[in-house]
Amino acid sequence: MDSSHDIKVWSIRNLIPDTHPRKDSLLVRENLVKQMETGAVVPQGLIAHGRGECFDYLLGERTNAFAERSIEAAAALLLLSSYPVISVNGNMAALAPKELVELSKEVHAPLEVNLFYRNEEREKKISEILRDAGASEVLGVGTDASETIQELFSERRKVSSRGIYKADIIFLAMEDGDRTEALIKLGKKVIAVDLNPLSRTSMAASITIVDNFIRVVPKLTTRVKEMKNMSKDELQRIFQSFNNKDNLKESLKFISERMSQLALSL
Ligand code: PTJ
Repeated sequence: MDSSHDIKVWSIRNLIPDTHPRKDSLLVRENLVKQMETGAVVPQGLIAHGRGECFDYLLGERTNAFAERSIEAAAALLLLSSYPVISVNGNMAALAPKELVELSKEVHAPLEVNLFYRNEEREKKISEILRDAGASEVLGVGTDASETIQELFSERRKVSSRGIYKADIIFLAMEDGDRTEALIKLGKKVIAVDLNPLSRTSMAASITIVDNFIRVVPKLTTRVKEMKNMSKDELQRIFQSFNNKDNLKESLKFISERMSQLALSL
């Protein structure tokens, strides 16, 4: 990264006063812009982030009880999995690289780059971000992404034979619904993080965590650590008692009731 860019980011940081009520959110945006300038994030990723921010606002920018329940079910499923894989796109790598590597190590799930706007430069850039954050290996880069998911027609169809292709569980976030639908058709289970409970990804996933990816990843790792000593039966019971559609309904009800209360308080 050149020094003029450093100066630009530095000056933006100093333009945001410590007392600014939206400081954290503004710094997340700055980070995404910075990663867009390096090529890791696509401009469309900024639009996707804005959509997410809007839902986060409606959800009160916190991890609600329904999300805690889906995080628990996701932790159970990851611990039951024989071969989990974490699928990483530009936004995910930019928002929580260290946290993704920690989750990957905790559940023994390889990290695989899988992009909608795929090109070799981005693959390498995202792999570099993950390696700088502590990853020893990153799948899905260059010729490693040589297997194909026939049901898909976007660049997301290119996967690693050592990763998504053979995985039983895939953890993913911030994407269009086509791939989740295709992975489910192939008999795999999908854990998706999506702030929009109405998205096709949310509807199609086995477990949808309706919460901000930045909050979810460390919480999920903590929950995995807490549940590690549970028996397989207990983990199965937790996963089996989780119903994704019911959980999505709860999130919609929560938003609707919260909006009504806010309207009354004006
Ligand atoms: O890096 P690439 O090439 O794979 O491109 C990725 C993007 C993000 C451009 C692409 O997959 C895309 O267009 O995604 P969508 O269809 O806009 O979907 C993004 C979804 O993620 C929306 O439902 C958003 O509400 C949601 N979202 C955005 N930010 C967050 C989020 N969900 C959880 N946490 C967030 N921080």
